[in-house]
Amino acid sequence: MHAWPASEVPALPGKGRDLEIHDTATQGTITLAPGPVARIYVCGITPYDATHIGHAATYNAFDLVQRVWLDTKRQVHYVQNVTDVDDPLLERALRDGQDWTELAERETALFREDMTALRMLPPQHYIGAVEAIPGIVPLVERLRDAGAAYELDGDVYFSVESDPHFGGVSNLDAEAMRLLSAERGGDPDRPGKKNPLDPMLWMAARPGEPSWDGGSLGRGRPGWHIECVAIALDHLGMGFDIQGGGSDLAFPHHEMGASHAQALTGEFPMAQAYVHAGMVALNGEKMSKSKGNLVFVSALRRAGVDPAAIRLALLSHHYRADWEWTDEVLADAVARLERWRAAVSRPDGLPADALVEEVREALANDLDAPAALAAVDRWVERQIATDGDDESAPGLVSRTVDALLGVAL
Ligand code: 5CA
Ligand code: ZN
Repeated sequence: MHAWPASEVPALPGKGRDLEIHDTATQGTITLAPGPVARIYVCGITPYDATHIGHAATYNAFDLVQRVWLDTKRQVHYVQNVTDVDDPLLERALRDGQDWTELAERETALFREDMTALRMLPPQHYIGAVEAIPGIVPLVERLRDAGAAYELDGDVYFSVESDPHFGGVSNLDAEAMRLLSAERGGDPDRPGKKNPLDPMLWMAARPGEPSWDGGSLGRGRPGWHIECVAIALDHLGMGFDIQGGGSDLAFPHHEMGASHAQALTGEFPMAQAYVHAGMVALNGEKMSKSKGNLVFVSALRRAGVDPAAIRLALLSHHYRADWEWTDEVLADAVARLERWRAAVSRPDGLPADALVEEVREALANDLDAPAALAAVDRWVERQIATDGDDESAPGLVSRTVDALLGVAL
């Protein structure tokens, strides 16, 4: 699949420091020291009800990761998927009487537009589940042949017991895992499974549903977790730097994915850090497709909201916090954008070299975007109140805000 166009990232004087980031697996903050090419996999959308503010907030967090790494003068190798075939997508298409491929294509196109408008840097590889099927089938066959997977009425399940590290991403107890498995696409109550938590790797063709040639697996379609593993291993290999997504993906998705990859390769860990963004809520409840309490980026854009203001609204919350989208959050961001633009549109101003370092430091410290905004706010207030004579300052502030925060002033 094609991704979306990259906005330019201005070069800044000097260079940033290595990213410290909270890792769900070790439950602490670690300093990542990638090689010259940093590698990140971020779980993409299931293309319906795209792009809501919750999605945008999560992709914003990982866009900041890219920007911090680029500022350390590294290259970034970024891979993202599109879950363009899965139960929820097929259910939605059936509910609305539309063709599932058309739904997926339309929503993916909308997502690309929203990402472009928000200045999110694109992945180098943007891969759909359907196009990944030829790579998924041999992985499932290998797991089965190695005894890490088994068949149940034509479906193939992964045996969680085949990975000695299973459980190490999300650190949950058995009961919590069982509950979340039932909530998030698993089938812990299906009779005949070796372990209730075992997830499906390959689903045998069902009447009326799309299916593909699965070689020795028979016709069918891939399970959710193996999709991301196949794409990540194909384009990044084992031991990549960050596996990212919203906190609702820690279990089962990232837990199972790590186990699939570790059972396949015998290597550990799949990723150096498992990084999870908090959940955005609306009216007191997590913004979710199933509840339908969604605010869409495209609807805000149509209503005339500047995408830079949407981006500033996302940045005003720490990525790991759960937070609530309100009219006030947006109004504050609109006002901030106006203040910042007024400050940088003056012909000269207060020196900004220290500000560059403050923004860098805030982001390197577990992506503390609110602290970065506060630093810019302080410069903006002084800039408006004082008569500076540094002609290069307004330009430097614009470039800093663009390069590190993805906001064009
Ligand atoms: N296709 C899978 C991942 S392989 C999937 O979870 N798709 S999704 O469309 O449901 O979600 C896309 C991303 O948005 C995921 O990282 C998910 O954790 C995140 N997300 C979904 N809802 C919210 C929310 N309310 N707040 C923050 N992030 C969210
Ligand atoms: Zn995924």
